[in-house]
Amino acid sequence: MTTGLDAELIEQGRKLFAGEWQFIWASPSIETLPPMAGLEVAFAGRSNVGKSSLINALTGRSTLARTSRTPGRTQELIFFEGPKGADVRLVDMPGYGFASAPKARIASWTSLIHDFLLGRATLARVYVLIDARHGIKDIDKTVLGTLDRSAVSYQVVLTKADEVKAAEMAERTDTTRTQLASHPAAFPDVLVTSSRTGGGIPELRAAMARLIGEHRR
Ligand SMILES: Nc1nc2c(ncn2[C@@H]2O[C@H](COP(=O)(O)OP(=O)(O)OP(=O)(O)O)[C@@H](O)[C@H]2O)c(=O)[nH]1
Ligand SMILES: [Mg+2]
Repeated sequence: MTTGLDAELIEQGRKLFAGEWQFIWASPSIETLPPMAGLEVAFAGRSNVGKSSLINALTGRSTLARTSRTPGRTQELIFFEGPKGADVRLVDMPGYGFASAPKARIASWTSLIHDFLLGRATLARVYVLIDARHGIKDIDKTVLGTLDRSAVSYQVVLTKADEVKAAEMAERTDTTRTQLASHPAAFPDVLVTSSRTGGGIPELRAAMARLIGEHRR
């Protein structure tokens, strides 16, 4: 899990997220996005997969992003800004695959998600969250397809690892890696996290610290 992420990067990641993170903007449509600035990292995934919870775990603020047991909690693109000087934003996205919402709303969320992923020049990385209990579903494949067509680097994060036994987790990680082999734009490796236990959070912070370092060069 720590492949390529050495102690120094883990420390840089810790520092990045030890700073103050705050809400800056919510956008219900592609026309109302904040002016582009700095570097943006977005969290995409099926409704209820744990996107907002992961942002809270990363920033160490349990109520920064709104979470809920019922799907469909995040209904806009929500932007959070990092500490001054870091010039980085996190974007909490509405979930997809929430079948019981009205059709028109599903359509508008779906186009918002795909338009944002395809057309945002400041978007430097997308983490596609996949529930570790279920693995990649067909609906996830459409989003991976969009990302393949965009210029954004993306990586899969398996969430809710605390709900899965170690042996099954190893198998799910392997299967997911194999599925990603047909997506050349994806990171070949997957991250494994639990917002509940904090597992994998230092590694994800480190991955973002590395991304910022790469963009500064
Ligand atoms: N066991 C466990 N539950 C989690 C974890 N992360 C999130 N959850 C739970 O999953 C549910 C959904 O979490 P959210 O963070 O709101 O999910 P989301 O992807 O933002 O959902 P939408 O905004 O509706 O798309 C909540 O009940 C969380 O407590 C985790 O790591 N482990
Ligand atoms: Mg959410």
